[in-house]
Amino acid sequence: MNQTATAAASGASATERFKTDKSVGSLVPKERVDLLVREVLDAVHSTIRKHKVSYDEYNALKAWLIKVSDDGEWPLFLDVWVEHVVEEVATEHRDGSKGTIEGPYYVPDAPDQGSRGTVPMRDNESGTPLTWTGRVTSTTGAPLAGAKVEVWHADDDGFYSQFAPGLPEWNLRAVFTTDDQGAFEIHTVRPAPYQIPTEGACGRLIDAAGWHAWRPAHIHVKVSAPGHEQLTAQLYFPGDEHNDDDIASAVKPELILGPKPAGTGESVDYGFVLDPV
Ligand code: MBD
Ligand code: FE
Repeated sequence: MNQTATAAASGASATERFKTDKSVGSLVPKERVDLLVREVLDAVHSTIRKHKVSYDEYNALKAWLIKVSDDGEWPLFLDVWVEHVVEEVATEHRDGSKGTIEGPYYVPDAPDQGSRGTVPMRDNESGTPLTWTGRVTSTTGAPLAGAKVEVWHADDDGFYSQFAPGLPEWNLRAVFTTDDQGAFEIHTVRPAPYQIPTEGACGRLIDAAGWHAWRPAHIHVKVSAPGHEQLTAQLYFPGDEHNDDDIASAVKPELILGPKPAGTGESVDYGFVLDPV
């Protein structure tokens, strides 16, 4: 597979996806814009003074910001380095399950597989088969029938369908609907550790700073039920070397699965508790 074409396409597709789904209808009041932008600029100004930032450094920043746009990597940059704090603040009042960031690669309206089924995948999709059972309940303890469990994850090469060329449209993306007990059963394959695209502006930053580009293997999920707050999470696997140094700072101990060997693959039980609105 062509890595370079893939990374460039991922950024551009994530930018288009965001414009389609989320960029309209959020008018922020003038008082908030004034307050927040002023404080962010104050922080930038103090960093410049404190570290005596040079014109070379200022121009390097300017060139890099232009490159973020050229490469379509604003969704990637913001979701990797900023979103985790937005998520923390947005969910700190909750009593139910912990969530984490959405990231840039969610697509709504994936194929509905009912309460039990297999995530769409190619005939020879590589990766250890994973059977995931669970229930969706309310913080009151009541099972939530008809809840939606949307899952999406990268393939064994670290590529997401609709953001990398050559994959079937809905590969490794599906929606499940809980039964009258609030239960679901999902069959998929275990994803591999994931490296964010390294050829674009974000990769340039990572190189320039001497960081790494890795996220631990993860399965994204969104859980929603009427009258409850939507939960966005990612589930991780024990022992992944990047659980402790995720480039996107999105791992929480509560989100690490405990899979057990089962047949030719693994099985795991993991459910969700939603907060009433
Ligand atoms: C991903 O797959 C992801 O989940 C995040 C948060 C950022 C980049 C790629
Ligand atoms: Fe991801």
